[in-house]
Amino acid sequence: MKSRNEILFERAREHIPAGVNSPVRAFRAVGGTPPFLERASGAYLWDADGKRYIDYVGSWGPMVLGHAHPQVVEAVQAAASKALSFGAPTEAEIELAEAICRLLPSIEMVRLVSSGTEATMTAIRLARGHTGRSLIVKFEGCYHGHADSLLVKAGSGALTFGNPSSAGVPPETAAHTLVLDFNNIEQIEKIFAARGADIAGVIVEPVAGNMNLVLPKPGFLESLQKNCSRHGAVLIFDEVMTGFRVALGGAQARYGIRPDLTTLGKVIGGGLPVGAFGGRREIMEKIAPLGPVYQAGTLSGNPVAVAAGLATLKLVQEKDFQSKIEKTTQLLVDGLVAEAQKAKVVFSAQSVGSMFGLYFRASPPASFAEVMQCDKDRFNKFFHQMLMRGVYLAPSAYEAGFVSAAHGAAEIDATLAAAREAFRSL
Ligand code: HOZ
Repeated sequence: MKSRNEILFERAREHIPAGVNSPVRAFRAVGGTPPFLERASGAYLWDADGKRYIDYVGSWGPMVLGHAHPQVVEAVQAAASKALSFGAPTEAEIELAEAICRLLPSIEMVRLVSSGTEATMTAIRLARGHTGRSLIVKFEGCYHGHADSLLVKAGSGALTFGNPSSAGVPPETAAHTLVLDFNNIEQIEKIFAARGADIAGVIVEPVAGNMNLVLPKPGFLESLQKNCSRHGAVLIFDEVMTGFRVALGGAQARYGIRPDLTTLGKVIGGGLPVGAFGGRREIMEKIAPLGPVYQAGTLSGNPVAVAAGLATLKLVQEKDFQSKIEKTTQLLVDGLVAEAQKAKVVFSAQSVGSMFGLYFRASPPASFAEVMQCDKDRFNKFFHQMLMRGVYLAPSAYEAGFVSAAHGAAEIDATLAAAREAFRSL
């Protein structure tokens, strides 16, 4: 007899491409039927068959407090009872902008949008409008949403399905995007020496989270900052994933870099659709209607989404919030490495803040090429073994994992017990 998940998957595929509204969710990389989720609370999810999972996807990052945190739900309900959308300014938007600028001091002005893709797309336009140049530098395996000029050698779903440079992006558009190797300082120096005067901006995930998790090598982010400032290019940190996760002030606080522009998303919406881009006042004043770079959105600064974001940002600032979640994440990765060793499986793992990476490889990768050396088939088997045992990991070897403040000793112990059996079965 078919499970309810299978019945729903069949039905979904009739009218939704691959049955999903975002490619990785289709489970094509790992095979099988995705659980159709019905509800979530704290560290747990429940699917249409009533099965419970410990969640390490966290809606791909936003759910840093855990699911359905009562204070966030209450804030959303209160906002919704007043208005679902105005398309006009509100006081709450100012509060969210003030909180963002206080927590990430490189951001002097910020504009809210509805997704990370919108934020990065506009940041690129702004870098070009500000400098009057066209060339953008990005890094292989980094993913910055699905705007045309950024879908070049991209990570996440694009990488998972083997089309990191999407069809439909005109070659003329892609020609303005230069792709370098993440963590390769020599290449950065060379490209700036050769084309520095043409480079509008460099966009980077300061901690890459869309080709699995890859940490910046010492000196990598510094060399971006140095070259951008020397050549008048705009340094854009894409902190959609890392913001309020790798440190309260994001990767820029953790690594001590002051980017010119920052893009945010995920956590600032507390689970509802919000993105933001912000940075130096001089650059932000180029945005319409102050300046000539156009950007707009009907649902930008939506009052319900802003209420969820504000409630979330309030809680992530509480004393010990970041250190506690960081410790839990470290316990998880240390435990997984220990279990793999016991089962004699070649495996490594690492974390930064509440993000983690799992690698079927002897040591954590430092580049896209090293990510490609991970044993993907082993990951896929491990993924299903864990899913069967009620642990929900990202269904792709090329995504980072996320821990929430609702994950505690009980969830980590249960995850490690599942991993013990999963590693032994490989
Ligand atoms: N590209 C997202 C993760 N890096 C996946 C979004 C989704 O499927 O919801």
